[in-house]
Amino acid sequence: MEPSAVPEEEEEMPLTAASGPAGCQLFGYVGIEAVLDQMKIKTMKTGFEFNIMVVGQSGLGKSTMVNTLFKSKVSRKASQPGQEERIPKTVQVQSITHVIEEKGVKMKLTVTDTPGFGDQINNENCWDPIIKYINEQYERYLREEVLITRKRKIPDTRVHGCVYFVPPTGHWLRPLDLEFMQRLSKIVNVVPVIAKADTLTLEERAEFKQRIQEDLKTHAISVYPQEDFDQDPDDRLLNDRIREKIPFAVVGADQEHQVNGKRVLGRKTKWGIIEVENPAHCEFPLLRDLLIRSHLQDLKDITHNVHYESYRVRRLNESNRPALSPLNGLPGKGEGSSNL
Ligand SMILES: Nc1nc2c(ncn2[C@@H]2O[C@H](COP(=O)(O)OP(=O)(O)OP(=O)(O)O)[C@@H](O)[C@H]2O)c(=O)[nH]1
Ligand SMILES: [Mg+2]
Repeated sequence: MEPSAVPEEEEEMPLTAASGPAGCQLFGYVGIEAVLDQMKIKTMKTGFEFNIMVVGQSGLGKSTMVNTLFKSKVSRKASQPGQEERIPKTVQVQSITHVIEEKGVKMKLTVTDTPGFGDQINNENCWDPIIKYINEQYERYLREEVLITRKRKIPDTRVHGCVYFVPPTGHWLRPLDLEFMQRLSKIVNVVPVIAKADTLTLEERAEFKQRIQEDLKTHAISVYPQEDFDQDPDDRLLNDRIREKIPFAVVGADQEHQVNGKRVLGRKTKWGIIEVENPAHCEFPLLRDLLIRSHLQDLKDITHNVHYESYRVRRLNESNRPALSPLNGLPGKGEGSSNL
């Protein structure tokens, strides 16, 4: 019989080998891990942006939480005792940015505070301004990305994490919260928290947390960290532990008090001081660690690869239709505000 014309399958290269010029193979240590140092140096030079948003009903402590975040270990924004001002009701979307530098790594942290909803008799569409804001940031990024001459680094104002404040009712999630989170979770990473957790006992907190988890499951609301995006069994294990604890029961405070000779951020009550940075008192440290420490890059990756990507696809499909303005045209009035 004639020898088969099908070429023999190429042998898989051993893991320790790399192809050199003209197909020769280099065995032994190549040193590719040096790329990690290069990536690190690049990130240190350029720095990075990270954007968080707080959303929820009026009076749940969103603005207080923004201050808590900045005054806590994140940036240790100086606060003068006795100079505290009462936080006014938030009436418009407003962002606060701090550049934080640690061991040569620079992070531009922006927290966007939003007006609370729930004051109106009819709260229908109260999510519109929030969804509009989130989509506007995707649109901004997209417009920069499709330019022929692009900036080397596109300014990133996209919301990487949206902290949703659940009122501490101790019951179930309200239809308004369910609907809001359902809509949000389709376009952004949602991290739900139980607001003003100091108003619940420890048992109430645990029960409420469980009910919220059940509610989210029943209504197929996929909050961060989404199970679908776990990359490997290690990831799954770590994220499962976080999912058990979500929503974090948080307490916010922007005043410092003296406790055992140390200044701590907390709420002073008749019975003592609730220290917001003390894990025995509340889960604010877990929230802060998830956002700013352990899952920061993952939040950015999911925002870029999943949420922004689906916005981009929908928007480009839309702009291919003749009735709509092309993306590279000048932004028209009201453009970028579509509630895609
Ligand atoms: N008990 C308790 N009170 C809190 C907590 N956080 C904030 N507060 C108080 O709740 C009130 C409202 O806080 P804000 O931070 O203004 O609430 P907000 O969600 O920004 O309200 P809007 O701007 O109207 O949406 C203030 O008196 C705060 O001191 C908390 O964790 N526990
Ligand atoms: Mg506010």
